[in-house]
This record gives sequence, structure tokens and C-alpha cells, in this order.
Amino acid sequence: MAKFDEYFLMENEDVIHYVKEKTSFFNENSALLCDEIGDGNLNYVYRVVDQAGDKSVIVKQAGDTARISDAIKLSTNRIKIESDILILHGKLAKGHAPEVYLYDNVMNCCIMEDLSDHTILREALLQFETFPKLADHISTFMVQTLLPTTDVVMDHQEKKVNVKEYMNPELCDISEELVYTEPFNDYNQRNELFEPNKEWIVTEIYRDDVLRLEAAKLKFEFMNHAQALIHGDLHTGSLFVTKESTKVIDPEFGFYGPIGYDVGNIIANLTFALIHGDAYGKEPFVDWAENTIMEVVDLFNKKFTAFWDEHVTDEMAKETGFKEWYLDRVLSDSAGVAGLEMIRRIVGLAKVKDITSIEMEAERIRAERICLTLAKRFIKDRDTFRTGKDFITALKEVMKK
Ligand code: SR1
Ligand code: MG
Repeated sequence: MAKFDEYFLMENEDVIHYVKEKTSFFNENSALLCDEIGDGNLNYVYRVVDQAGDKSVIVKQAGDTARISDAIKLSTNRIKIESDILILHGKLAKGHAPEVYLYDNVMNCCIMEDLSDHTILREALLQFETFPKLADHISTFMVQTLLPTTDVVMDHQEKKVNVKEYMNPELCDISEELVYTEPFNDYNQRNELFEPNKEWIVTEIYRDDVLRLEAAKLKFEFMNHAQALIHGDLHTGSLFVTKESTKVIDPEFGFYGPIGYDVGNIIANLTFALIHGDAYGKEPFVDWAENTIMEVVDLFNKKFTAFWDEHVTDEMAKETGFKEWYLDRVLSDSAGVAGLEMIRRIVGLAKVKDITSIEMEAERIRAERICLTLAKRFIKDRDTFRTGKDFITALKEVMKK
């Protein structure tokens, strides 16, 4: 039997032995079943269940290449950042992160709470399910995990130690390439465009000089603005939900970056769900999605302001008008990032099912063009987006055309 004192990529059977050896979670004689259930782009996710059916855990292990492509070589220690951030999120935003039971720096894996009573939000939204508490939960999560890790609230020396601790060069590099570069020029030649929209995309994205300049500015903002410890990949595939609960998983892309990166990802991915609902004529779902996007932005603003007032420690950050200036900048980044995420998930390597699963050709052509047109507005006019209504007004104008 493997000893787990030297790294190797586990198979289902190894994972069962591993969990028995490393934890006392299951009884020694329990009959365990293991399935690989991961559908993400990077790692392997195993669910281990006691056949008696009363206990289960998740084991997440990193391979030395990305699951989506062997050409993307990665060091396996990325699970450390993920485990550390999940533990921190569990403290900062109680009830919104899975519990981590163990992190193993040899096998490069972690064992954590099984959330299979929850569903991945993207999958549920593809079935047009609605979640009345989502906006409240995710706005709380963002404010409670982001603001406390900034210089506004944290001791500045401790924050600088954190910036170093959470350096995540390889995964940042993936975002710099996939979000901020390739969608605008295909310079690595791995953008697969939806054929009927190909020419339109070449003209509207690759050949739009103003757009590419603004994307370049945002790229350098992402690389150089160590504002807060961000989740770094806060899309609807990183959320586990029930009607009553929202848990945020997969912070492996976390690092000190701009707050707007997280907020913008949420806005973009909820917009994909809305556009998918629209393509299938699901009006009540579209209305819910529209209200949810609006509420996410407005509740974020409200909770951010309240949290700031209660927890600000930096003397200069207490100057009249500074909070408003800071929040305006966060919202402008959020709009810019929402636009970038919407472009890269249609044009770039890592696409989203919300769009690719639209079967009717005419509807998919329309859905992609709506998203990309809106994305361009989010990026170019990013300084004008402040409230939920600003985002929704732009969305409605683009959808009407
Ligand atoms: C190679 S990884 C592709 C994408 O999957 C992750 O979820 C991130 O969004 C990344 O950009
Ligand atoms: Mg992920």
C-alpha cells in the first residue's frame, strides 16, 4: 500500500487508504466508496463516502499540469494557498466556506467538508433555479473577506507580510494570459471562436484599439494593485448553494489584488446565467437574475460602507470623501473586470456552459453578441458604473438592440 510520504497523483483506491490513514473521520472498518467528481479546470476532486451512507468527505489534489490542458505545467503546492484561504474565509465570513480538516504539503491535497447537500450554482442556474438569498450572502461574503484584508482595516506591516505569503505567481500568470491578454489578440492561438460569430469577434474585439488599450490598463491594475486578499476566481462554478445557504469554494487563484476582480466576476457570471435564461425564453428567471445582479451591487455598496465605518483603522482613510473615492474606484474596477470576464469566457480558452450549451444557432449568436457588446461598455465606460441600476440599464439597452 502507498505510504503517502512521497507525492504521486492518487487513484480512487489510494484516496480511500489515504483518508483512513490520515484522519479518524471514518471508523477503521467502514466500507468506503470513492468517486472522482471534479469538473474544474485544474485539480482532481474525490468524494469519499461511508457505504453506511452517514459520512463523507472531499479530497482535493493538485496534479503537475492543469486538468484542462497538459500543456499548462503547474507546481503542485497551489493547494496550500487554497487551504489557507478557505480557513481564513471560514473565520471572516462565518458559514460561507467549507471546513478544512487537513492540508498535506507532501501529497499536495486537502481534506474538507463535503457539501453535496448543496449544488454548484452554475449548474442550478442552467436549470433556471433561483436563490432568493444569494445576493445577500455573496455581498456579505465579499465585504467580510475583502475589506478586513486591506490597509484600510489591517495593520500595514501585517498586510505586507500577507502580500508576500499569498504570492501566487503561476495562477496569476494564468489569469494574466487567459483574462487579460489572449482574448484580445489570440497570440497563443488557443481561442476557439464560435464559427458564425468569428468575423464579428475579429472586428469587434481583436480590431478594437480602444478596447485593447483599456484591457491593457486593467491588466496592469490586476498585476500591481495589492489591495486585498481576493478569491481570484469568484464565478458561479465556485459557489455551492441551497435556497438557504451559500458556500464559496476554490480560492486557489487567491492573491493580493484589486477588490473589483471578485465583484466583477460575480456580476459577469450572473449576467451569463441571465443571458442563458433569455435565450430559452425563461422570463421569471431572467427577472430574478436581473434583480439579483442589481442587489449584489447595491448590497455590496451598503455593506462595504457600513463595514468601513465600523472597522476603518488608517487615520488618513478617515478623511472626509476618501471612502467614497475608494469605493468608486472599486466599482469602476468591478465594471472593467465584469467586461473582461465576459469577453474571455466567450472568446478565450476557458468558456462557460451558460453560453456554449445554447443549442439554437441564432440564439447563441445573439447571446454572444449581447455579452460582448455589454462587456465593451463595461470596460470602456467603467467609471460610470456605480449602482445596480447602472449595470442593469446598460444590460437592458444592449438586449433591446
Ligand atoms: C487553465 S485554468 C482556466 C480557468 O479555470 C479556472 O477556473 C480559472 O477561471 C482559469 O482562468
Ligand atoms: Mg476553480
